[in-house]
Amino acid sequence: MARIFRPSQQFTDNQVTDESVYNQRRQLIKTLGFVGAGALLMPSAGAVDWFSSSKKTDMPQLRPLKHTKPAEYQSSETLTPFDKVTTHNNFYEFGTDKSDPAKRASGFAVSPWTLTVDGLVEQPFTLGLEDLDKKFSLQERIYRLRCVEAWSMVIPWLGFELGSLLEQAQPLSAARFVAFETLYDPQRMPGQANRFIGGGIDYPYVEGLTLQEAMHPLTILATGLYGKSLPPQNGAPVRLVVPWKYGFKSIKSIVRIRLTDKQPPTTWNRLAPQEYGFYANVNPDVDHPRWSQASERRITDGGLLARNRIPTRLFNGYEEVAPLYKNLDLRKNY
Ligand SMILES: Nc1nc2c(c(=O)[nH]1)N[C@H]1C(S)=C(S)[C@@H](COP(=O)(O)O)O[C@H]1N2
Ligand SMILES: [Mo]
Repeated sequence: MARIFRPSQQFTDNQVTDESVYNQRRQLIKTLGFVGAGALLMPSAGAVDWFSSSKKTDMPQLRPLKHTKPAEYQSSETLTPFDKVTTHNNFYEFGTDKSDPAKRASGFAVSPWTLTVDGLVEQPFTLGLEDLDKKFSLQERIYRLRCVEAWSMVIPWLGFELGSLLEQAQPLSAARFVAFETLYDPQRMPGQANRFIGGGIDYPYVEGLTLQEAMHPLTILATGLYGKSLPPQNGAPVRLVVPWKYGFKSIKSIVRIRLTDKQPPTTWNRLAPQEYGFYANVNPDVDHPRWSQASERRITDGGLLARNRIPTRLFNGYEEVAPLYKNLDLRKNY
């Protein structure tokens, strides 16, 4: 996301420095020393994405999934079209450019897959993905997704409440946090085998929530979008969606969920703690150190030419989560 910043101008996410470029720079500096400096002048390829969005990428067969459409989770907002949702992605295991995951993850095999729930629980378990489909009925949830890079989408997810999965494990009273882990398999995830592809992240990608946040009814595990199973680039076969937090909290391709008594480490906080906090609640009043969070570019179907900059809302507009933070300084706990 990284660009020259002119303070007098209105922000667009093309001017903002993005996570990938930032980390590639850090990595280059570490690896190459001063010789690497020439590479720092390379523009992020993300900026040109919009001119090539009509290009076709292979998409594996997506299964239609049975689901209900509860009225309270439908929306009158314009949905982000399927082709944007599936070609403009952050999934560094498959590359740091927005268009990389659609290309590099198309052959990512997600069957068989197991998901383990353990840690401070009475009944740890491991489920095959088939069991997951059988045990939990899917709902369509139309949620806004606000990336920390100041773009946003409106996505019709298919999923179920994370709380209903955690309840099956019977959390112990000592459990206060929930830690999530993405698959670690460098043979299948090229960014894990090569630090230049993977943006210098220490894999596996990890995330965390407080137990209260995890049990909130808005927090879901998604196994599909637009009526069908998740495309690999969106985090197949199962990913977290926490709509009131910046997108990086919504960890993809999860293999393990562990309940703990301590705040777990999280990938972006580990990389740049002064820029990415544990909470990462969407908040227009708390700027990223390198850009404003007051507004966002809503990705609909207009690309660069559309005037689609909109104000960002506290908790991404999901005010019902405010009680979770009534005793917390949201500026300190960013
Ligand atoms: N494992 C993993 N999960 C991840 C990421 C990632 O790089 N790796 N990127 C995050 C970020 S920054 C965002 S904005 C969302 C993007 O989800 P989408 O590509 O489905 O829109 O996924 C999040 N989950
Ligand atoms: Mo993001």
